[in-house]
Amino acid sequence: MTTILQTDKLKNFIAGEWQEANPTVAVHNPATGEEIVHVPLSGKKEVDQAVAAAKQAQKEWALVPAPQRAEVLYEVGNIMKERKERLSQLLTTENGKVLEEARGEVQEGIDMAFYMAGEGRRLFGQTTPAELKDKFAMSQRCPVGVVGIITPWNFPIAIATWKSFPAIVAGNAVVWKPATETPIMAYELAKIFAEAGLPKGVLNVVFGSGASVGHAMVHHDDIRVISFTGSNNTGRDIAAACGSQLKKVSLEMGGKNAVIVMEDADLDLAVEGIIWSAFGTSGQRCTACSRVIVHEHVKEQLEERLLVKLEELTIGNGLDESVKVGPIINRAGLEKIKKYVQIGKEEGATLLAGGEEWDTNGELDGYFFTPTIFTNANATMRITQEEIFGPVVSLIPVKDFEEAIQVNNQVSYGLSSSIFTNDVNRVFRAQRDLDTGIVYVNAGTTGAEIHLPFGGTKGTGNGHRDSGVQALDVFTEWKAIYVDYSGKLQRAQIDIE
Ligand code: UN1
Repeated sequence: MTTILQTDKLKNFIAGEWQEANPTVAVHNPATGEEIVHVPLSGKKEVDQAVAAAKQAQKEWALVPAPQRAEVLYEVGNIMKERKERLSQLLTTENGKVLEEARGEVQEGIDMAFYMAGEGRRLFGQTTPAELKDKFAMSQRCPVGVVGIITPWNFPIAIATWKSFPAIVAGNAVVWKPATETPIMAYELAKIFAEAGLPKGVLNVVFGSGASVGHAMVHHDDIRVISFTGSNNTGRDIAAACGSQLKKVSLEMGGKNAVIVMEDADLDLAVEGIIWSAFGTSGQRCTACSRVIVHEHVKEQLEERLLVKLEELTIGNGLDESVKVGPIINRAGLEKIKKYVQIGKEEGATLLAGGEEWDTNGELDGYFFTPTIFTNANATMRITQEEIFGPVVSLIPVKDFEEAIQVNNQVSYGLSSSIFTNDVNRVFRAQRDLDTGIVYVNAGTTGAEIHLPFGGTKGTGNGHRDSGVQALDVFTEWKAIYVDYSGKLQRAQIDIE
């Protein structure tokens, strides 16, 4: 077992204490197969304890002035900055993403800490003219109470910060279920919060499966918001359960993101954008590019240049700085990718490159897949409609700009999209017409910045956004406040002169 951790059996973090829970299950490094840590599979009992602790702590926390709550986040950001390298190494060890990207993800968390700490001095409300004389009207953000956050393995620290930081600065207490594949980032972040001086019970971590911990959270009366990032099916189940309880729910459930390459595009730039956003993180991003919608006049040139660039992608253990493409998270993820490659062949797409498991020559006991490109695909194939979550991209040739936009929008998801063109009119038409929550021009589909809203249309979500100031809408309620200083009872809508 690696010595990278201080403990090999993780504990839940409830009411500021580390609490053992059983049974536990082993977590493996996806690049080496090595056992790295054991994580508890908790249940309803631990969720109930965490919610009770959160409920109690939240009352006090909400009374702490927001600029003071923010001080904790500044401290969290500072500690994360000091530990950036260690956190990145641990992230690569549990998730597999290459070190460069792990550092980028930790940086995203640091940025979120300072950004949301700044919100502690804003959390702007509004003043509004009142209908009546000598009356003052305003609206203010209030904490919701106890919020539940459920986070995925593909961005185990960044997405946790997108959700927990706004929740905490707004005066809520959090019960957090991290993905069991990547518990180390949760353990490290909880430790950092404690060191930064967050009062006990404001953040609680309960490890376990969606079926037990997630289910108990979603059905707990005292959790008033669920913020979830994960698969579409699970998100729909959560939404249904929350709907019947009138519980607020914010969902981010993936994408089928496309890069559009027009005939006037800088092709070398487009190739770089496609390679980075399709094969970075081994395609395991919600924002990953999995379709390239290419003008038929440049299709062949694009194929040739993609093949050349593909040669540069070294596969292997992400801890090795020279490696560009790390492993797939687990066996199930790998099998799903293999299945889609088979489907693509059967559907009649042309396999241009990759398409198979990467042979580690017995050196690594992990899960690797070669960067894969299909071409001559069409818009209605399963490989161009369904989320694969792996390093597989399909080229769809189109005749013109209008068809490109139409094909982009012809999927059930709406997270990210991109267009490579040098035509300014097309740029503005594309940003208007692409039906996604994020649009890039002359860049790939990944790389969202934390101070802008993150989320999408259609099957990607349910109208809410992570990140940006918009995240505060998930974790606050609006309260309207009227102060009548006329000294008499004024009746709204009636006593208007
Ligand atoms: C995700 O895959 O769910 O925009 C998050 C990006 C990253 C975040 C991805 N900043 O690609």
